[in-house]
Amino acid sequence: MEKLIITVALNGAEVTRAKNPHIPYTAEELAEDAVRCRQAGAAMVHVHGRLPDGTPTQDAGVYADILSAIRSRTDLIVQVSTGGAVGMSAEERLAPVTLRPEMASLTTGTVNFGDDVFSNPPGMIEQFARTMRDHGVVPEIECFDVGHIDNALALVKREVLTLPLHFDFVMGVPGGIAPTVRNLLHMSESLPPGCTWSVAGIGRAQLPMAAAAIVMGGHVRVGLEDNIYYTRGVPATNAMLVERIVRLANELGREVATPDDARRILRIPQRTS
Ligand code: KMH
Ligand code: ZN
Repeated sequence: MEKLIITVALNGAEVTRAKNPHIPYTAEELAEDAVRCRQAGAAMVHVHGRLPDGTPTQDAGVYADILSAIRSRTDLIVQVSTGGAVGMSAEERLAPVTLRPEMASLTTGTVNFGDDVFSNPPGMIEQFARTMRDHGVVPEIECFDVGHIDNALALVKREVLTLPLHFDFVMGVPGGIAPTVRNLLHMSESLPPGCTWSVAGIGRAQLPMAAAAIVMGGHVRVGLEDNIYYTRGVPATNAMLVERIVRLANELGREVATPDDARRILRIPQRTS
């Protein structure tokens, strides 16, 4: 089996310090947390821009500060969000891609999102994919439901996206696919040969979905964006969530990837500029 890539979704757009005091908002806080997660065994961070009071923002200046703070202190792959927060415009959401990060998230379908709708109509997905390609940014295809895989593959047929792709299955959002091993098997078996995948279980599904991915040959996303508790009622830190996955991987005999291992596995090109 390939080495295990651990991604940590450090902060998201929705979770707040009222629910978990350890959520990083600013570039400085994100970089400090990223250092701890790198030491714990993470290879990649997925980040959202937040203002100091926690308000989500896709402002390119905020993301520029985040990228430079994390890159100056770690060798982690930094994946920016193009999901942003529900209700943001396409232009707002795309802004961080112009900074040419190594990776960006690309959700390939609309999904109910609790009481809201996370809207990703076909034209927007295509615009995001083309902009990423034009800026040399590797997409991570975020699938909140199984049909989102087919939407991505339709863009492959039209040569907007290129195989092999890396997918992240987000499982357990109220409105999206349920976090079961049967669903995970179905999603992973729906990918063309050569594609890679990780799973982001939401809430208490984070740990069992991660454990399944470790033994199935997939990769794992943990972090406070998706789950704020370590165990019932106990607030987690990002580093605690990474450390637990490393312990599980060690017990199960799966080696953990460094950021450079992850760049090789995810086919992230070496940057010359
Ligand atoms: N905040 C969610 C509405 C992503 O980062 O690409 C969308 C999201 C996905 O978090
Ligand atoms: Zn996100």
